[in-house]
Amino acid sequence: MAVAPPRDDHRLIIHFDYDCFYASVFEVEQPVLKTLPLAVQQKQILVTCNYEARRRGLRKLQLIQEAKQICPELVIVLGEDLTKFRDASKNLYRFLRAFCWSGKVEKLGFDELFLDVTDMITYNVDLLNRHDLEHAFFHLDRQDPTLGFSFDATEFHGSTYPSVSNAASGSAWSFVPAENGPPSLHIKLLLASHLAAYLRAQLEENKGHTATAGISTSKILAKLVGNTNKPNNQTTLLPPYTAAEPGAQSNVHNFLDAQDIRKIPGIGSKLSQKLTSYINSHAQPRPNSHASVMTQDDAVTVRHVRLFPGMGPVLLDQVLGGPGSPKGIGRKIWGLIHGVDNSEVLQARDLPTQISIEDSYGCLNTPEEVRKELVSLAASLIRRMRADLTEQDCDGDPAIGGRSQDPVSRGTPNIRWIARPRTLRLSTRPRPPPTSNGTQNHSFNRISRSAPLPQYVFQLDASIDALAEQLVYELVISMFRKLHPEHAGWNLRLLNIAVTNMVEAAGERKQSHGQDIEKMFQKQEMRPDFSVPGMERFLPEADGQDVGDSNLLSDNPPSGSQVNGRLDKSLYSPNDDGWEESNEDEDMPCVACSSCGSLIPHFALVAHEVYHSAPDTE
Ligand code: TTP
Ligand code: MG
Repeated sequence: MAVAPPRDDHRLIIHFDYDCFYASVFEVEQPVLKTLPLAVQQKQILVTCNYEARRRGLRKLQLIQEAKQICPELVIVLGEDLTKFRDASKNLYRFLRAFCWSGKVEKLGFDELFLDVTDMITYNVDLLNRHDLEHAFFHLDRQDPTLGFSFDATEFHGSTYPSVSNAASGSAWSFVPAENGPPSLHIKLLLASHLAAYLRAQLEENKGHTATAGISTSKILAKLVGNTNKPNNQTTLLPPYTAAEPGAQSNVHNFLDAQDIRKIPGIGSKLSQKLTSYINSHAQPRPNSHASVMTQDDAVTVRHVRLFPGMGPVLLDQVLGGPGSPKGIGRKIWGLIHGVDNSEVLQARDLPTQISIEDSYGCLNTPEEVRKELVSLAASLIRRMRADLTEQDCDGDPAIGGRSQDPVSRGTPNIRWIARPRTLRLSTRPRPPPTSNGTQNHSFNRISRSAPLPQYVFQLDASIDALAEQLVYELVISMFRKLHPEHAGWNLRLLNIAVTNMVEAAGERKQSHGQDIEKMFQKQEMRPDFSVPGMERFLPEADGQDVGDSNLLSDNPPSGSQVNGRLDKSLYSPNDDGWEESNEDEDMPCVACSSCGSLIPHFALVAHEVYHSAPDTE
């Protein structure tokens, strides 16, 4: 079946992926670390390492013990408290957003961003002096013509796919529009490649982070092509994007065909497993394959799927459809493997829908243990509220293009709340007794209770520790008693405190939510947020209702109807930065870990298994 080619109205999308993000957050704090092999540890796992360490043979998700053997001089820093990564992520996001006219800058996890720069490119292509391309000027401000940077518009910046020497590209002059003619995609991408380079340089100069970028006309293509040259590099997917004439080659097809089907955003592990086993069990042995029969695990590329006899939306529907599959899955996947992705870059919300802090425990049994943990969680919660829900009350617009200060770092020190949550929620999860045959009973039930959040937690001049103590002693303990009327022996394995029901302060700008695309990319299993049990997590809660009980200070035990069993989908939530909330994760494939029973999306399973296989983790 013919597929409509990627949209030809030429949106220009830049995808950013910060290089060895967690490690570089530490390097920015202590530049001397840049020259040393550096790893970030969570539990017994090296979650990332800098490129100096990678040069010495280390890789992401390695066991620390193994890494130390390979590289005894490795410098290891602890990365279990995510606060500094979240803060850095927000800071970089705001920095880059200040350059982007459309404001369409979408976060994907902590360390990836999409920028829709179509309007900036259109404006600059129109102003391009085709008689002096070598000394072109890119305008970063429509009002101030002096603000911008010079560049050479006769060539692309950075790498390209295919590489320019291989591309039948011809002279740059041929890409420039004829007088009054429509600009070609080629020249638009060329300008976008220079903008990407400029932004990467600004990021490095002002924030100390390097990034890898991909430039194309859609999110899926920009992300995939960016991955081809890492680190500190950028890649532009060159036209032609369609095979307009018979025999002509589309670079989109050529590029996508070689990709492993599992790497395609939008095709999660469940779908790619189905596709892989279908193709491998029905295909003839592949040319150049020594095996006479393919195994279920043979890697399947986009090309294998696209050119499989009879393949099309109908067959894809048969292979991938079934109970629980979204309608039109065949058409959607057929589009994706042809590079069709019309999803918009959405403006990220500046505000989380809730903030949730939790920790897991071997066993909490006494009031003193519980009180101590609750105070510690409450302090983290108030700290997070101050970080995410306040801003400096400064005048003027955010800095635009090329200025070294960003809206976060300049301005007066007056701090104000930009949103106030109304509700406080306490959740716990008791450890169920062993089953009759002595095996561990894995229950995912949380119980929770909610109450109005007292106003005193918004006092910005009070000490966080004092507020946390007050909150716990005046409110949280009575909520806890409602959940657990027994005096001791609760055998708790999890405590979670959250603030929800966010109300934006008057005058706060509204931004579109970005739910659709966020959902799509969550389901693509491309999000780089992976948690390890027992660490601070910032999770949206699973669906289920809290007890909206405002009369919690009485000591009456809760009736059965007041305590709701909740399916703990929030462990390993795809959305653990808490910036967006999606309860509609029916398509997020989760499996229960056979060791601890936690529900884990497929994409996090590898990290989770590594965690269990590590010594001393239980
Ligand atoms: P990545 O973008 O996968 O890795 P990276 O930025 O460290 O390295 P690269 O240069 O290859 O892009 O993930 C972003 C951050 O997420 C990473 O710095 C650490 C964290 N992370 C985890 O916490 N757990 C994980 O399993 C992985 C893969 C990453
Ligand atoms: Mg990265």
